[in-house]
Amino acid sequence: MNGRPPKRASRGAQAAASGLRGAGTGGLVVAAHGRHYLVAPEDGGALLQCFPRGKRSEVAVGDRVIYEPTSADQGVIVEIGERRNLLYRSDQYKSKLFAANLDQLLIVLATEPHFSEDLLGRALVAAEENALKPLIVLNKIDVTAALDGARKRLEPYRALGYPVLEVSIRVQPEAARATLSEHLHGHATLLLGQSGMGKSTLVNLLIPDAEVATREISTALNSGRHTTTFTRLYPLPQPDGTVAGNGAAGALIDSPGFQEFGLHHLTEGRLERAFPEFRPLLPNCRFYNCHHLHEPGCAILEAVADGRVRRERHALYAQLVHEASQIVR
Ligand SMILES: Nc1nc2c(ncn2[C@@H]2O[C@H](COP(=O)(O)OP(=O)(O)OP(=O)(O)O)[C@@H](O)[C@H]2O)c(=O)[nH]1
Ligand SMILES: [Mg+2]
Ligand SMILES: [Zn+2]
Repeated sequence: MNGRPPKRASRGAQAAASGLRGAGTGGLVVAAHGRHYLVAPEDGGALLQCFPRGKRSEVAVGDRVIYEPTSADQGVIVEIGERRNLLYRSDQYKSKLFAANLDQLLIVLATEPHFSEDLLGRALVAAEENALKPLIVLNKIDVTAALDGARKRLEPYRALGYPVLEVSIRVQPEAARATLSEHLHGHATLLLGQSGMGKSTLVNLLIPDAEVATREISTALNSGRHTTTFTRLYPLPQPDGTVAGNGAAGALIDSPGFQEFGLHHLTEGRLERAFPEFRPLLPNCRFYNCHHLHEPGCAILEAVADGRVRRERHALYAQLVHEASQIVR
């Protein structure tokens, strides 16, 4: 993905629909599976299966789009509205879109299976980089044998100021609902996490009929598997229990679990600012263009040496700088 800017700004699809092109209808992309997308029409009609016009698929879940219907239940996406943000991961060669137009990132971890701190660190960097609010969820606190260990591993992140919400979504659903709803209502939140952490269980708790909707979409997109294989946006219910299809009360976006979170597209200058514990130290480096890797008089390295900055966090920074230098453009 080379971040080609959208052709034209739009304030919501309604404005775009009445814009230059004239033809076409506004909608919200609610599911993505390869080059297949499901679009919820702005006017609240039934979901349409849409394909993007042209070869490259650059459409993301959460995009406001203009589509032209080709049949009762199919259409072609002809335009993507301006994005507030676009979260994606990338390796040396290609990118994979997570979702667009987000407010928050909910990083779903669990006492078991063992969560990867590398993925956690990367998700936090991605959140900082996109000015999204990160929330960490520690699920399955009913698995008491693994609880202390998980808490200990999360302590440094709490110390950095990241909120950690402890829940047991399956065993104490009502408590979990209360804890989570407060943070999620009114926001567009992407759930990120490894397979098996409980992202879909969380969606099923908070979204009425999510299971039914998921099954319908699995059928529509030809995937009948239990584990999540496509990204899907679910509008959150309004306080009175009704659901606005356009996500006015907020939305949850469930994504497939993943193992690698490449951030090759980030630049060094942006990376140093994505580590909140680095920020107050940056002006103290001897060289204004310090890379914080080997330079004499580096305030970050000094903080690592005397324990003010965790060695593991600096190692992640160094790894991400390395990855950023490897990108094949
Ligand atoms: N013990 C325990 N198990 C839970 C809890 N919440 C979810 N699980 C179980 O964890 C397993 C994985 O949950 P999912 O919601 O499918 O996980 P996911 O993150 O969506 O996984 P992928 O779709 O593969 O990315 C299921 O068997 C759930 O029943 C919990 O609070 N406690
Ligand atoms: Mg899932
Ligand atoms: Zn430095």
